[in-house]
Amino acid sequence: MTTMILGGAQMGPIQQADSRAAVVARMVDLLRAAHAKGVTMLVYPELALTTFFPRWYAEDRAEMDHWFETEMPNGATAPLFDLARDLGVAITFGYAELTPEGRHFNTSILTNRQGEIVGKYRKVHLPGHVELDPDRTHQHLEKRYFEPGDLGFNVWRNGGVVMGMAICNDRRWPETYRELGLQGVELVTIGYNTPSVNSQLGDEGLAQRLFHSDLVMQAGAYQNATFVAGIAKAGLEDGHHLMGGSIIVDPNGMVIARADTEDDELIVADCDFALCAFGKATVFDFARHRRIEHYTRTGTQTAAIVPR
Ligand code: CDV
Repeated sequence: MTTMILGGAQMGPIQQADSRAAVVARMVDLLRAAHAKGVTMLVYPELALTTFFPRWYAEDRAEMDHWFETEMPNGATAPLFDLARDLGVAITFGYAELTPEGRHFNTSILTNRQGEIVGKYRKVHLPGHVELDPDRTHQHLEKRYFEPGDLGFNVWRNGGVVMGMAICNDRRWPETYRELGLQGVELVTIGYNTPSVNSQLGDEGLAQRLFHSDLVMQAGAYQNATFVAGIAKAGLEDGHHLMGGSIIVDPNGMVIARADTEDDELIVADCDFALCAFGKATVFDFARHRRIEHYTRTGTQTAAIVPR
């Protein structure tokens, strides 16, 4: 059975003025630190190369295109890919993707330990809104700048482990984990940028927001007998605060590593993927226990239909 030292590379804030080269240099430092601890798979946040630009409104969305990558790897990220290959560390990170056809996605990629891209995911659950919303304390314009991912939820066998990706708001949806769980996932990697303040509920409080983040990832891990690594970009970014709280969760839903800063910080967990087998063979043996004849709504209906 496969074991792996898994790392989470939480990143502190990235300001608008920070160059891609400066950010990649920080990612390279985290990669070196991870390798020194024996990490062979390292998870970075959502939109790891830039500030969380969807907080800014642009009338002309093309003004935002400079935050997007038109190819991956590219000149800026080559040092990261080269070092990952040289050190034999598989990586996953998020970035804004602009395709040759002019389509915009919130994307993450997965490499093998040879530095080759083996998987791509495009964020399915885009939070926020399309138009400027003056009633919010801050904007969250993912629905303006990205289209929903078109690749679905897939898994890849990477280093002997069945891996799948999700991005930020996806972690709040049980469908995300179950789609991956139905493909035998053993590690779900999730990068996130979560504001510390709810733009529509100012007094919600950081403690509750961190609790919700833990809650969904611990539940997703347990209910699908999989490891989950949820890795934040954190701290005061362009005057807006992002929460930290990066965690690695085991298939029992237990948090086995947790970040305690809002800076660049490495978290590490020794993962024995044999742990996934028990849950998958017992309480969450899908073949024996799922009752799909009663799950017709989850794949066909969005809004709740409430009886009058
Ligand atoms: N980047 C995100 O998807 N953020 C959302 C916020 C807007 C709630 C999240 O689910 O963390």
